[in-house]
Amino acid sequence: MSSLEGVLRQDWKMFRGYPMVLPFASNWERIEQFQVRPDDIVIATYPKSGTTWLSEIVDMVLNKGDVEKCERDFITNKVPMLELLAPGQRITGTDLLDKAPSPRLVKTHLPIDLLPTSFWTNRCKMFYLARNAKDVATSYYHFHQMNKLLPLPGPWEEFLEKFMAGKVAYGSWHDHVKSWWERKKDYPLLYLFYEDLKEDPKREIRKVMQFLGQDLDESVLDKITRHTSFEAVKDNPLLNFTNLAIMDHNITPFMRKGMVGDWKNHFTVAQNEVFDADYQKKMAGTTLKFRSEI
Ligand code: PPS
Repeated sequence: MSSLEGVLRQDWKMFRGYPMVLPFASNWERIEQFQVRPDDIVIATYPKSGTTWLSEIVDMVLNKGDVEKCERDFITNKVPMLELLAPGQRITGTDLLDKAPSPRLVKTHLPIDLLPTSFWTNRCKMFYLARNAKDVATSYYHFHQMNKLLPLPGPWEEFLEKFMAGKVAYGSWHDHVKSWWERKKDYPLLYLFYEDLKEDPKREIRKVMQFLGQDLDESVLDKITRHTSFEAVKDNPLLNFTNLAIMDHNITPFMRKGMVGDWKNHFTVAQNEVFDADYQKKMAGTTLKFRSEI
C-alpha cells in the first residue's frame, strides 16, 4: 500500500479479530519479523491514554533531564510506533526502529496477543499506561475527527456505542486494560495510570526513574515534570503532532484538554448510566480499578 489514496477515512480492516487502522494491517510480516533487542523499552497503551506524555517522560529520564538532548527529534521518530505504516511516505515503525540506536523506545497500542512474543522472551522493560474509559472514549472521538487515517466518528452517541462494543481500532478498551493488567502477574511490567500522573506527576516520574534503574536529583525530577506538563507539551512542536499533515489541528488539536473528567462535558446522564451498567459487566472479576475524576 504505497499511496495515501484509498486509505484516508476508510473503515477498519478486521485483523486477527481486531478492527485495525487499514494501512497498519497490511504487511504484518514486518512486525512479526521485527528483531527485538533485549534493551528495547516498550510503552504500551490503548489509544488516547497519554502515550505521548509517558514517551517524553521516559526519554527525559533516560537523558537525565537534558532538554537539549530531548529536542533532538520529533516524538514520532524518537519513539516510533511499532505497527505504523504511513502510506505515501513509505515510512514504517519497524524501519524507524531498525535505524534507531539502543536503547530503543517502542510505542505500541497492540493488544497482548498481537505483540510479537520476542518482546517477552527478551525480557524487555515494559510500561503500560492506562486511562479511565470515559475520558479515553471522549479523547478518541475527537481524535477521529482530526486524524484522517481513521474513519469519521459520526455523531457522538454512535461513536460511544461503537467504543463500548470494541468496534474501534485496537478493539475493546476493557479487554485491553484487563489483559495487560493480568500479564503484570507473571511479567515485571510497570502499570501506570493517567489519573495518577495528573494527580502527582513527580511521584509517578520517580516510579518511572526507579523502574529504569536511574537515580536523578529532585531538581531534575522537577525539570522533567515542568517540561512534560500539559501546558508545555501543548505548545511544543516536537511533541504536539502539528508536523503530521494527516492531522487537522484546526478541527481539534492533538493536545486537546489533557485533563481528567472532560467526559462530563460529553456524556448525557442517560449515556453515563448505560455506560456504567455495561462497564460493571465487562470489568466484573478484575482487581483493576480506575478513577474517572480526581
Ligand atoms: S495516541 O494518539 O493514542 O498516541 O494519543 P496519546 O498520546 O495516548 O493520548 C493523547 C491524550 O493525552 C493527552 N496528553 C496529556 N495530558 C496531560 N498532560 C500531558 N502532558 C499530556 N500529553 C498528552 C492529550 O491531550 C490527549 O488527551 P485529550 O483528553 O484528548 O486532551
